[in-house]
Amino acid sequence: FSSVSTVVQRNPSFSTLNPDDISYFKQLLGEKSVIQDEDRLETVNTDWMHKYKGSSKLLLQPRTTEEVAQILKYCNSRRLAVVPQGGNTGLVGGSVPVFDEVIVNLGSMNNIISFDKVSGILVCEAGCILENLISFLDNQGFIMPLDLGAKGSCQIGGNVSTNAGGLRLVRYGSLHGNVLGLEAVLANGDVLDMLGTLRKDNTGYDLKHLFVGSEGSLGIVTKVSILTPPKLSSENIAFLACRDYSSCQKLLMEAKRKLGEILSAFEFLDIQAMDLVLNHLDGVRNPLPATMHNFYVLIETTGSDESYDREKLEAFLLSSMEGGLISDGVIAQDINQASSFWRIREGVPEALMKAGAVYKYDLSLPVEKMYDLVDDMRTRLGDLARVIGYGHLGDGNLHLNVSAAQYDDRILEQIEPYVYEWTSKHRGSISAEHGLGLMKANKIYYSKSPETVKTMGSIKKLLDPNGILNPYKVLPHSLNS
Ligand code: FAD
Ligand code: 2HG
Ligand code: ZN
Repeated sequence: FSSVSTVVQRNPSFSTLNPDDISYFKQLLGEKSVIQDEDRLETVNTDWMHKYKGSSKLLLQPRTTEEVAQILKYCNSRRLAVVPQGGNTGLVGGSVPVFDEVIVNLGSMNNIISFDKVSGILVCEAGCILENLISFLDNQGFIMPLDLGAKGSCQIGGNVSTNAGGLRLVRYGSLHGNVLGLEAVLANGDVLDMLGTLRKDNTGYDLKHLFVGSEGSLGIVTKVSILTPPKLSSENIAFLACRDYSSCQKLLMEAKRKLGEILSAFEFLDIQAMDLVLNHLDGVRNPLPATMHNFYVLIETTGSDESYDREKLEAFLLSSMEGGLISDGVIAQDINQASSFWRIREGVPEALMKAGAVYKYDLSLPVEKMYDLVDDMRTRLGDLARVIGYGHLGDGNLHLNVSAAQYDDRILEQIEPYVYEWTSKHRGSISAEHGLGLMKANKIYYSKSPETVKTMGSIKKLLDPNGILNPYKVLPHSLNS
């Protein structure tokens, strides 16, 4: 692939690290949290896809909010650019440096601060790994309102900073609703304590929302307070096959109506996605092996009454089968089968990685139009590449992936700007849940008006006047220096 950094120039107003800087950080954090080891740096300079690569010479691992504040205060005064980093599972080149930015990784801030069993409110440090929070809550009889395939590595601070959506959004809504409060450190080292634990608090501007989804461009999130739902006793998951996209769409409408309050996930994958998973992931079997189908749908229900929920799901599946919306299907009989169904859906990004080079597009589109884009792309690309469509159908979120043996400008020319123009024409979003990062910073106008982007630029200037926080990302380059 052609180097991504060639399209951006290093901002000349940023300093470069000198030995005094290193001494300062060592004295502040201790030797062990100031990392210059080449192997460690290689890992944190490279993103999950191995597509974006920076050349940072320094990784800092603070343990407290105060340390984060001191780091940023110093970097701001020295004009040293900074990349906040969580689990480094982001998919838009936002979590790694573009040039030599200092990497501040929150992994050592991983304490749970409090959990209130009455309200279900969890307060924790931003570096907690999502899966650890899920296990902690499971023991308490609660669940996280978000779940995603990268749970084993991603951190709650990264989730909040990207406003990650994931597999349960259809039921529990976005982090803008579930994050009740947070603590963030601004570029100048000021700590904003907005770590409220209230459901209702209309005392002026609700600034925490600025940090939900701003991808580390306005501050470093250090603590989070989050509303968690109780773990309900009955969970069912069905793996279904549909003949065509129109059936998937009708099935979604029916599921919302007939499953109503117990519906907790509605995901789809097309035949190409299924084929990739079956061919590239070890130990994955097709739960509907008789024949390959054009589309597969995963429906999960979560409720509190086992026999009622099961009856409801079975009645829904029967009527959908009779109505011709489903051509085959199976309900998981035990927890192992349930997780094997999820493995198929959650394994698609990993299978795509194993298949070679991948171009990722994460789009919000009207559900009835969504798959037309996948068909269009297949026509445009022909034999040049494989086009894969899957995603969070219940949220109107398509993951359009183009997979090829290697990166090739002829492929990219067929995809961009076509995909962005198509999305904009249908009033969709060019980033449903992954953010803009470096990949789409300059594409923001496809989804936001010039006035809106200008106001975003003013907010950035106000909170980070020297532009040291995650430069070259999120905002278009004209507003990023
Ligand atoms: P990172 O990748 O480290 O960082 C992401 C962004 O947040 C960067 O811009 C970084 O600078 C910033 N950031 C990180 N931590 C902080 C902090 N404490 N303060 C300020 N800024 C910070 N995303 C979804 O929305 N839904 C999915 O279903 C989903 N599934 C995925 C499945 C796989 C297999 C993979 C690899 C990724 C998936 N993603 C998904 C994308 C990614 O996991 C999410 O964006 C996740 O929220 C990123 O968390 P992280 O801790 O890895 O953050
Ligand atoms: C998912 O839903 C992630 O699995 C990754 O958001 C999406 O691979 C992708 O494009
Ligand atoms: Zn997703």
